[in-house]
Amino acid sequence: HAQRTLRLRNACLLTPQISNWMAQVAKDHPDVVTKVEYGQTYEKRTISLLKIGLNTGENKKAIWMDCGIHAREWIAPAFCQYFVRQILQAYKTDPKMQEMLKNMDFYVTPVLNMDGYVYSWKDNTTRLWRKNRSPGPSGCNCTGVDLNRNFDANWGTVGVSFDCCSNVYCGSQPTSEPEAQAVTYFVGTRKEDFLCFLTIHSYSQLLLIPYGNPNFTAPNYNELMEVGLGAADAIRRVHGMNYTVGTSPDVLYANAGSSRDWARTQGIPFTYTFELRDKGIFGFELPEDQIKPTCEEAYSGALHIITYAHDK
Ligand code: ING
Ligand code: ZN
Repeated sequence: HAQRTLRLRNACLLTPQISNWMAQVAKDHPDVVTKVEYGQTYEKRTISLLKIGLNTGENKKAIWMDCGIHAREWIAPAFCQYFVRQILQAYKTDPKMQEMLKNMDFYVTPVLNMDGYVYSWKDNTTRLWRKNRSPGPSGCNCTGVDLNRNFDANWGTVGVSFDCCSNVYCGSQPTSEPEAQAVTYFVGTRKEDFLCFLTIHSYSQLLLIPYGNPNFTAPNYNELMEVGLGAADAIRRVHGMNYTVGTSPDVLYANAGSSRDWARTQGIPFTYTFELRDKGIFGFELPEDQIKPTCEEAYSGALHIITYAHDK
């Protein structure tokens, strides 16, 4: 266990390094990449994203991707970094990527829950931390809100807890947390631009569509399923891995207040939660030799969705 943890530590990057990496990517690709600061965590870390796109003026469409909303899901920040590197690589030679970067801006947040992520790196007793690091309400001795239960979409209705010690504690009110506020504000103020909202988690090998509350169905449910199944096929073609597509209640369990559901309520048509490898053998402590193949297949799946949304 400790060995695996250490190996993953070597292959991932802690947030100051990820922040430096973002600055370096922006510096190396000034024609297409800008680093944008758009919020602050509870512990006052700056939340940043990379905006990737060609300066072709107004009315550009947009793609959202965030990784690391849950601290312990270390493969997710690794994937966001891989995703950025691959788009920038494809951009050099691939006319389709050049076309997409003319028409759309990609907004990629490699680590949304930075406080939790840093905490999960502290030692082997904190490695499996999930929530953010804001203190509980008065009278509660536990720390942290589940950011993927804190968004303003059927908040507090199903698959959440109001016990601040729970791992699925939804917070004191919708969007109470600064990290959820940052996403809500950034995406909400340009929501008509966004075609896709992709939020990256692990583990289980799933592509989840709205809604997490079984009483609601997305108006484009059939299309979301069809495009999701296409993405799962694209994933399978890379390394033969199977990803299941569906709503949370159909696939596992109901949940409310996810960022994906919130994005769908804002009118963003293609909203998906990716649950990357594996299916539970290593779980959150995915071994180093699975990082690259996991990123390769997830890239293919993400690109399937993004290309569909762009071409439509
Ligand atoms: N899973 C997500 C969570 O917030 C989810 C998404 C919800 C999956 C409901 C299945 C059912 O719980 C993880 N791993 O964080
Ligand atoms: Zn998660």
